[in-house]
Amino acid sequence: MGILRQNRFDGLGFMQKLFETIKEKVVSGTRITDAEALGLFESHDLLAIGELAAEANRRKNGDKVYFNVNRHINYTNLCVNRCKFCAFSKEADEPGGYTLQLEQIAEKAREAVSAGATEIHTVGGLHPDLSFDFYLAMLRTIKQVEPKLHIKAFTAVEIDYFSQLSGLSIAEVIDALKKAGLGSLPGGGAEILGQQVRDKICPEKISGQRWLEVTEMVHAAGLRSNATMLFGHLEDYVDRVEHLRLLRDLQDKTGGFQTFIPLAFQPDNTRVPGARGVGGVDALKTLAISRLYLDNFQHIKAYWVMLGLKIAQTALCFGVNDLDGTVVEEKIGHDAGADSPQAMGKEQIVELIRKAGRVAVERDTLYNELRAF
Ligand code: V47
Ligand code: SF4
Repeated sequence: MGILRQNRFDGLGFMQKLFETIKEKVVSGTRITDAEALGLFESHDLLAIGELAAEANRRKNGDKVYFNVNRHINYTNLCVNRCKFCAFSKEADEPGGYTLQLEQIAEKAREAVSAGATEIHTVGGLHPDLSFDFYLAMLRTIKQVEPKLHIKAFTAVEIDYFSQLSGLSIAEVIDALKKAGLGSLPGGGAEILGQQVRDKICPEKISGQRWLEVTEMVHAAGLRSNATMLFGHLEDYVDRVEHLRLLRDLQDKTGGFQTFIPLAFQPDNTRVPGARGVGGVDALKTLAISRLYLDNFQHIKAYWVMLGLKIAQTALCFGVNDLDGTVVEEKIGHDAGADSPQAMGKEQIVELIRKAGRVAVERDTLYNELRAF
């Protein structure tokens, strides 16, 4: 990345050539380089970047935009990590800390089934006291409510923590989770994989290298996962390109990633002085460049909770082909000031997609198509 940091891109001639080169690459299906991705980040021609990304997406996914009917369950906000960007987590004795009982989790799963959900997405902290058995019991409890519910839960961060808690190897932890009903993994915990930024925003979290290693083992065990990038805090464009490169390299090796989700940093109640925040232009540019760079990812998701509904809809013209789900109850983004709604009805998502001139397709977690609208 040293060379990238020195080679800044300026001059109209250079930019024109860059866009021509990338256009040819989109048409011929050739991979763009790190330097080209960095050039795009430094360009202000948002519409040209968006058009290229939209074309790359059309070639992969046509007119379809996916969504699913899901429900988040935030089972505990107690967390030993206390990442500085996280407004959700609490220490054990802090007011506002909570842990759901298994019966409360079952009740939320029952509500989800009544609302037609096909997926439960759990997000929670690394609880200081619960044993690995609690997490296994949580999976079994949800499966007992409805065996057909797909459970998308835990990330490399939790898998590593469970291994320490239980004394089991990573492979044994994954095996036990699978047997208890785990269906796939969400993309969290990746943040920015480069260690210099990670040391500033989440010094207690596993390293970027470890996140990649554990994710590789998850894929080797036959589970699919997503990947995220938390952007708009202290990272620069070079850090973003490095993050994308590490993900593209791992995807070349395993093919286990389903979708990439850039997460726009929400600053309220967080502890990241100097964070730059995410405007609409940066959000759209980042989604579009992700589509162009990650040629081996089928899906790029606009997570409307962090982006807001209007930017998420506009993102459909910038290379995005997935809008996540109905969500129902969300704490990570909303504790940090996200002003999006808590939930979206299926009809609302369909309308948002159709008004962008696209075909709305309800999918399950593994992207099997259920119905088109
Ligand atoms: O890893 C924490 C992020 C992630 C903030 O895979 C924040 O389908 C913005 O990964 N501002 C957890 N983001 C959520 C997550 C996710 C969400 C939706 C869909 C999927 C998927 C995955 O939330 C964390 C962290 O990167 N996060 N705090 C914040 N203040
Ligand atoms: Fe804990 Fe996750 Fe919040 Fe970090 S982002 S403090 S690991 S809940």
